[in-house]
Amino acid sequence: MNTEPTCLFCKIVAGQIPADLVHTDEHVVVFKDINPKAPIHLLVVPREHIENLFTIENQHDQLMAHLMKLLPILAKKMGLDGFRTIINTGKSGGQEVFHLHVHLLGGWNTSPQLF
Ligand code: DGP
Repeated sequence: MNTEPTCLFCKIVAGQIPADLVHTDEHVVVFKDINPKAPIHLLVVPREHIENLFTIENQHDQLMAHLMKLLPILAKKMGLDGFRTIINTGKSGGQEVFHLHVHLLGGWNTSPQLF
């Protein structure tokens, strides 16, 4: 049976595609976005393949708590005193890679005018 991942972020998690890693632990892998939309733009990616927020289940409670609590730790590690998070969900929500991820953006000199 072929167990090679086909998902892009699963391949990064497995080390099969290089990425600029910022943090790894038992639950998540964090790396710089290849197409940054801010001076600092990280992607926080669960090791487990979860398509998006629509497919989160009770078994993911610990992972999701860990992921949320990690965000300010990562921001501080990157020298940020403020940051923005985005989770694109579904094609109509702007999701392009169908493996759950949180965008962590910051480093602007002034407040971002994204909306
Ligand atoms: P989203 O639209 O939320 O699915 O965002 C996907 C992000 O993934 C997008 O900002 C670009 C980033 N991305 C796509 N391919 C790669 C890759 O191969 N390496 C890295 N580091 N980022 C990628």
